[in-house]
Amino acid sequence: MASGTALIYDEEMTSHKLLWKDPVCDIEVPERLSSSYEQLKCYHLVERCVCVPAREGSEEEILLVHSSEHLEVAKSTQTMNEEELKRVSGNYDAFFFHPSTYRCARLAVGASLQLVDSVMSGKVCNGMALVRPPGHHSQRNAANGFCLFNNVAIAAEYAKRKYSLQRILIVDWDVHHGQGMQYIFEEDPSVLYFSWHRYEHQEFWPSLKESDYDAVGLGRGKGSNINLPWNKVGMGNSDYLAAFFHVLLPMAFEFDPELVLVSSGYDSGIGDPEGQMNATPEVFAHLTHFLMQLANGKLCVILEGGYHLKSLSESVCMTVKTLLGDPVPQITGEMEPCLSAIESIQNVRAAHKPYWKCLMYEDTSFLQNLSTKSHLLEKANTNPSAQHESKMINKDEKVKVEMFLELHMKNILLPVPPIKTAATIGCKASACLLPLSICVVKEMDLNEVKALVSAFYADLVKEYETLLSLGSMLAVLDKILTKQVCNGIAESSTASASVAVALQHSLRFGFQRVLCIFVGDMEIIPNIEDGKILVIHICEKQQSEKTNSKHYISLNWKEGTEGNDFFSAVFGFILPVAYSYQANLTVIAVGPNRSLGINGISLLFGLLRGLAESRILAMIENTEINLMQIVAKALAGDSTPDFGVYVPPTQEKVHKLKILRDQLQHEWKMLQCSVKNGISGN
Ligand code: X5A
Ligand code: ZN
Repeated sequence: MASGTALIYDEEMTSHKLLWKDPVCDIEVPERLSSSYEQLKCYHLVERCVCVPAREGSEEEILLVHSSEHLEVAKSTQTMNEEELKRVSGNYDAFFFHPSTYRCARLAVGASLQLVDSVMSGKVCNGMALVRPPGHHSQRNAANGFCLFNNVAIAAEYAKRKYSLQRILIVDWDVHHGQGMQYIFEEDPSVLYFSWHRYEHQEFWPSLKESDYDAVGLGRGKGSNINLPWNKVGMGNSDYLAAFFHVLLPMAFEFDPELVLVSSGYDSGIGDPEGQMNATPEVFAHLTHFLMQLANGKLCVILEGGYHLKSLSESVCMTVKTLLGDPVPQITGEMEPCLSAIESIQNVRAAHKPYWKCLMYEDTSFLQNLSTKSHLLEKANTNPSAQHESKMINKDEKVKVEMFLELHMKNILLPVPPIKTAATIGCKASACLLPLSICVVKEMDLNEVKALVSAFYADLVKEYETLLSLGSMLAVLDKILTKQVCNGIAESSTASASVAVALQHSLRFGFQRVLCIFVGDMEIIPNIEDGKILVIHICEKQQSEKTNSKHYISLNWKEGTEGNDFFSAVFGFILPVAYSYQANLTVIAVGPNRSLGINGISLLFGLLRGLAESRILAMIENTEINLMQIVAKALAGDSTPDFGVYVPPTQEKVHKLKILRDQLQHEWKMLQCSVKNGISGN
C-alpha cells in the first residue's frame, strides 16, 4: 500500500492580486497562501511531506472542462493594462484579473493534476495542493466568485480519463456552494458531488434556487449531486459531524469511490468573514480522517476559499497533519447539532431517498413549514455608515478569534504520542507491524496481576491461562494509559474477562470516560453504574438479561451473508453515540461468535481511531490470527482495502436502528437526524 503525503505549493501563485478597490474581492489575498505555508513550516509539517512541484496545466487539460472562448479571454488578459483588466473583470460576478492571473490559474490547475498523478501513481497515498486562484465557482464559460478555472473539476475529468476511473467523490466543504461544480457534473453519474453551504433560504451569495437540497442531479446523474444548505449562520463542529454521519458518509460508502477529491475551503471555519460559522480547526482533522477511510486512502485535498488568515492556516495544518497519519485531536464542547442543521439534514435525506439504497427503508419525510425564514430580516449593511460600522465590528471580531485560536491550538495540540502500537512479544499481530510502528512490551509479572485483579474480579485469578492473558493485556494497557504509545493490541483466551479488567484498571488510573465496543459473546458484563464506561455490545442476539440503558447498549446486528451492510450501523448509530460520549479511551474487543466480518471490524477500528486522540486498546480472542493481523494494520493507520459487495440493510435492521435511535437520542444527541414528528415552525 502506498504511503506518504504530497504537498504542492508554488510561491508564484501569490502574484495574482487585486489592483483596485473592490470590497467584494479584497479578501482573496496572496497571504492566504503564504501564511498557510508558513504555518505548515512552523509545525514542521512541510519537512514530513513529499514536496511535489507544481506545473502549468496545459490548454488541452483546461479544455476538459472549459470552453475555448473562456480560455481565450483568460489568455488575453496577460498583456492588458489596469483599465482593461478592470473592464474584463466587470463581466463576471466577483472576479478580478491581474496580468499574472492567467499564469497563476494555469499553475493552480497543474498543481491539482500533479497531486492526482502523485496519488494515482502510488508515489504517495494522499496529499494537499495549496493553490490560488480557487476553482469551484468557475463554470464552463465563466469566471465567478474568485475562481477562473475549476481546478477540482478538471482534476476529476483528468483522473477519469487518464486512470479510467468510474467513480470519483468530490467533497466540497467550502462554505459557498460550488455551483460551477454542480453545473459541470450534474448529469454525470460517475462523479458524486457533495456540497454544504451557507444558504439562509437563498439569501446568501450566490443566492441560487439550484443550491437547495432538492437539486439532486439531472438525467443519468440523478442522485449524484448532494446539496446541504445551511439556513443559519453559526454552524459548528457538531453540525458538520452530523452532516457527515447522516448524509455524506452513508452515501459515500455506498458509492465506493476509487478516488476522493476535496474542494477544501476553510471559510466554513470559525472567524471567517464570509461564512460566519463556528467550526474550530480540529474539525477538519476529523473530516479528513473520515474521508481517508474511502478509496483505499486515495485522497487529494485542493484549496478553495478561507479568508480569516489564522483560522485558515491552522485548519490547513490540521488537514495536512491528519493526512500524515497523526492522531486526531479530540473535539471539545457540547456535541449537539442545532435544530436548523437537523432540518437541513432531514430534507436532503428525504430528497435523496429515491436514489440511495442506504436510505431506502429510512422513514424520511420532508419538513414543511421551515422554521424562521430569514428573508424578513433587514439586512444590516444597506447604508454606507452601517457598512462602515460592520467593518469595524468585523475587525474587532477578527482579532478576538485570532487570540482565541492562539490559545485553543495550544490546548488541543498537547503532546500526543505518535501512532505506535504496543504488543507483547508473543502476540501474533506483532509480525505485521512495521518495526517503526511497534513497541514491544514485556508481560506484567503474574503475582502483580493477581494482586491487581483479585481486588475486583477474584474469580479470574484461578485460571493460569487467563492470568497470562491478563498479564500481557495489562502491560499493553499501561503503555497506553501512560501515553507512551497511542494504541495497543492484546490477544486473550477470554476477551470478556480481559475487557472487564481493562475497564476497571483504566478507571482506577483516573480515566473519566471509557468507550467499550464489544463484538461477539460477552460473558462478563462490566460494571457501568457510574457512567464512566459506555458499552456498545454488538452481537447476534441480546444475550444477558441486562436491558438497554444509557451506558449499556446492545446492538443486535449480524452482518448479512451476501455482503457488507454494516455501514448504516456504523454511521447511523455507533459513531454518533461515540462522538456524543467524548471518551478519552476506546477499548474494542472481539470475543467468540462475532457477528461481523473482518472488513466491518477493520472499518470500525479505522473510524474509531478518530476518537480519544486515537487511544485504542484492541483485545482479540487468541484463536483469531487472521483478524489480529487486520486489526494491527488498522491500528497502524492503513485503510480498509476492500469493503466487499455493498448490500443495503434489511428493513428489519433499519427498524432496529430507528428504535435504538428514538430511545437514545435524548442522551446521545449526535444521533438526531430528523425533527420530532416532522413538524416544526416553533
Ligand atoms: C472560493 C470562494 C467566494 C466568493 C464570494 C463572493 N469564493 N461574494 O470562497
Ligand atoms: Zn468559499
